[in-house]
Amino acid sequence: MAEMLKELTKVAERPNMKGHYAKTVQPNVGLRRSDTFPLENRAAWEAHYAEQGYVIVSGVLSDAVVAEAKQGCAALVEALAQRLLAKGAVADACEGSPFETRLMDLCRGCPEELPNLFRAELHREEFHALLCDPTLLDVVGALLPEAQATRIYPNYSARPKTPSAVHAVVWHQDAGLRSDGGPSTAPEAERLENFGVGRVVNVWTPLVPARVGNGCMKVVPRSHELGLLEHALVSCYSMGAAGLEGGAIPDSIDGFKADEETAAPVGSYMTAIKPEIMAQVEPGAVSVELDPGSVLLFNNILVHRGGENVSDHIRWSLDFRFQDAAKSTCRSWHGHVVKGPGAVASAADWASRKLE
Ligand SMILES: O=C(O)CCC(=O)C(=O)O
Repeated sequence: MAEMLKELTKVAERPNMKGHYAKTVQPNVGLRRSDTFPLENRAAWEAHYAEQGYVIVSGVLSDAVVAEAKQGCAALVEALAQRLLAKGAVADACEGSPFETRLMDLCRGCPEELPNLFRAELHREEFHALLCDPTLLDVVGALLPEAQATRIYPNYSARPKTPSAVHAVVWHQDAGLRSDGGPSTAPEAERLENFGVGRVVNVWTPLVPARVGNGCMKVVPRSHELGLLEHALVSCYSMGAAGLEGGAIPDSIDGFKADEETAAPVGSYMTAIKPEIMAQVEPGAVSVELDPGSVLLFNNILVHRGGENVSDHIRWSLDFRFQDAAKSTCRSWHGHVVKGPGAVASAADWASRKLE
């Protein structure tokens, strides 16, 4: 492992990787990343993903698809505004606020109402085009060559990342977590069999430009080669501030109260790779600044985190995972097949289903 860690930190010294971009929210127009490839350059993005464990592919989602997903998010915020008005938590629905700030503006006086993510709510027609985008599914298909059928894993999320502690996401591997966000104790062989490279592809895509300043993703190239790392419980996503004793858990994962494993709601806990491990791994990290329409693809073992949003606006994004449908979700929920027999057939079909 020591040798491997030394190798990983060398990534930070490569041209185009060191420092990446200035720590700013300026557009990255004109800068060329060595980890970003146009959709047409399939051989290049396949090779980068295979070697580095992640890749950015540009030009995957059309403006219309992104716009529809934004409309879906805007509708979720409008529904929340109406609920808060009805119960007297707010006096102003902030209808005049732009997409980039409305949810923040709405919850300014009632931070305990700020949802940390939307999940069950994504079964609306507006999200179908993006979550089941045929071009995206073709790209994912190339990275899951053994899959006869592909499912969307039952943890798709739209994240309205703000500077609030409720939106903090620390260093982790997805395969290191349980469904409630606590550290997974499932046998390593079982996790690699179901979530390993070639089994799951993680997708992350922004609805507004994602930059260091508003909390773009960070990944550690090649960190999947370290295998499953030790994770530890750090905190609990509680109202307004993260703290293990922190009181009620936000109800944003709406309607889904208990996970069978732990009786805690999905996503309740904040779990991180142990700090002594991250101290060695983190120097190899890169910030993934990208624009709507581009997708970050990474394997389920790759070390990653969401950056901190220190801006004045919301970093809206969607993250979701595709799994070889022949493999187990290791959960009581099975997600939905998006490619293959019984696949989601239309926006209406998607909206008629639920998170399960
Ligand atoms: O969007 C973020 O800040 C974190 C997302 C994440 O951890 C994931 O997509 O697995």
